[in-house]
Amino acid sequence: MNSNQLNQIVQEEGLIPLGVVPLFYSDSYSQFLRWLDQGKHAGLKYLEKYQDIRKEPSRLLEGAKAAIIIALPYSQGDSWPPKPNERSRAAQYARFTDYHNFLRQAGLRIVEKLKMNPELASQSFRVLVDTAPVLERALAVQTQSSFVGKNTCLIHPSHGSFLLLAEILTTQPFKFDLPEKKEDCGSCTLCQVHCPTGALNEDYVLDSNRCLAYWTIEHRGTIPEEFWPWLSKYYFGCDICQLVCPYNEQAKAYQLPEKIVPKQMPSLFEVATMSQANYENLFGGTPMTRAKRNGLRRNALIAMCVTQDPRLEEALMRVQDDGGFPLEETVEQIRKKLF
Ligand code: B12
Ligand code: SF4
Ligand code: SF4
Repeated sequence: MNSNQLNQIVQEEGLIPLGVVPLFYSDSYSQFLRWLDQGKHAGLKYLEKYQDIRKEPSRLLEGAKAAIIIALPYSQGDSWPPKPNERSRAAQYARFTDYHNFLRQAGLRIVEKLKMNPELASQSFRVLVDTAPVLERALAVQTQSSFVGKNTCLIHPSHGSFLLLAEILTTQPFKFDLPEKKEDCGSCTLCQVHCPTGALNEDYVLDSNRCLAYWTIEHRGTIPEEFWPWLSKYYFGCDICQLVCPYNEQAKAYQLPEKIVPKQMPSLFEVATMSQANYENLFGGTPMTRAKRNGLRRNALIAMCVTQDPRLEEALMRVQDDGGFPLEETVEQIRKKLF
């Protein structure tokens, strides 16, 4: 099978074929270990596990020789700075049904089609999306079709960085005819200048201890007050270091594949006060469930506090009647600020 045939199969799923790579990462794994040693993963303890697999992703499929890297473009046409009066946002990737399931199903359909080719019929394949212990960007960057920017995102020179990644491991020893020229950031530092918290102060390194995406998505306790002001712009995730990137100028709104359903975003008041049933109704099946119900309520309450939302007091009363971890502490922090 040649690369044109492979690319066509991937494109039929509405995805971008980034390329096929061998299963090793040059020196990225040692960079990853240094990052862990320096504690830049904050509370992301799961990144400390399964190092034997992360170091050698070929362990995920017996006899694996290569990875086909595929990407889902998802830009929703946001801009930075937000329009005056625009309410606190959720990051673009989180506003529709979960990409994990979509990419996994699309990956399986691609495998089915590949197996119809006699050359590939007896080969094994395994689809990975996000959660396997693999350095996805380090693998993807080896396609040379894309590069890692100073915001640490994988950037395709024409499609930008609003791309969600998945890999299809295979035992087929594909030929790796990699393109030669790669673009890079050059002297640009826009993402570093605009990151509101200084999480990107070191070139090509993200400090999760300072990243809004970490605090609003992954962290389980309350959020340190020094990060509160920016929840007025993003109460779930953060896209600032991508929105200011010149490589995303062309990547305006993408038409998402039909199977991905956009979700209506509720008001902060609705989020802060939502019952379990409302939570399931509003956010079920979206990436926002990663923060869990009380994580989203915590974020929304903080965003209401910093934007001086007129319904804050009402929300606080409702949360006090139906709180739990970590809302009691967040409510206490807000009360101290108000008086
Ligand atoms: C942990 C994690 C996070 C953490 C830490 C982020 C980080 N920068 O490491 C937090 C919670 C902060 C986070 C945030 C986000 N995440 Co996240 N996250 C992950 C996850 C699960 C692991 C990443 C990891 O191992 N980080 C450790 C660091 C050290 O590794 P790395 O960033 O992959 O960097 C390696 C490569 O860059 C490589 N490298 C290769 N070539 C080169 C060249 C140079 C010059 C350099 C310096 C390095 C380098 O070396 C590095 C070390 O190994 C991946 C999925 C996965 N399994 O990979 C998704 C993933 C990275 N996240 C993703 C997304 C979409 C996001 C958010 C945009 C979500 C949001 N809107 O809020 C933000 C973006 C923040 C940012 N600027 O990176 C996408 C990124 C897609 C893309 N185009 O890059 C991924 C790949 C998930 C997916 N399947 O699509 N995330
Ligand atoms: S996601 Fe936001 S907080 Fe995190 S590095 Fe990018 S701009 Fe900074
Ligand atoms: S904003 Fe500039 S420095 Fe940052 S990733 Fe984009 S091109 Fe690179």
